Amino acid sequence: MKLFNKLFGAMDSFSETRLRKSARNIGRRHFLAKTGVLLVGTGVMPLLPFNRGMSNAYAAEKATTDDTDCSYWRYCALDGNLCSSSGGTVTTCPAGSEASKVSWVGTCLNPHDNKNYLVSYNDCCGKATVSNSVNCFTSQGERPGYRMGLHNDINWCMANTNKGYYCTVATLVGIANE
Ligand code: ABN
Repeated sequence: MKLFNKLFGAMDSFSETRLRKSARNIGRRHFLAKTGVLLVGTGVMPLLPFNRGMSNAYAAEKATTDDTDCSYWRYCALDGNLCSSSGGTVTTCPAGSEASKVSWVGTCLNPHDNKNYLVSYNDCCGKATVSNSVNCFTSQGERPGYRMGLHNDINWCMANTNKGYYCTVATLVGIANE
């Protein structure tokens, strides 16, 4: 007990000496100015224009019919390389690769009939990615990684025997309920 009292006493006097020394050197005005900046800065932080909409800025704005372009409507919630630019098509995996057993499902608006469709994004697995493939990150409706089940930055080949990611296809699975 005595040892603790001694130790705490030493710590107290050390902090007191340091505080007195810095109070002498820094001065009240300097301290108030710094504290003011800190308080104002903290108050302004929430007003700054953070991107709270995740990747909405990347969402398709023009209706293209080019299925090797990220703005093609079926790719609205895609995160990966397009199979249509990697030797496959929008819905078929390139030769030598196989579709993932699990997938990510997004809801995309078809600008041609103005209806929402459920689109399954399956990864094609079992080949090394090609460097000149078109990489898209539209991911509409995606949420950060801590929202399990709503995150798409995932290798969907994980349930396949061959887990190497190659590219992603976008297959229509139905019309979304309004
Ligand atoms: N679903 C495409 C993908 C593959 C590997 C890592 C991240 C995203």
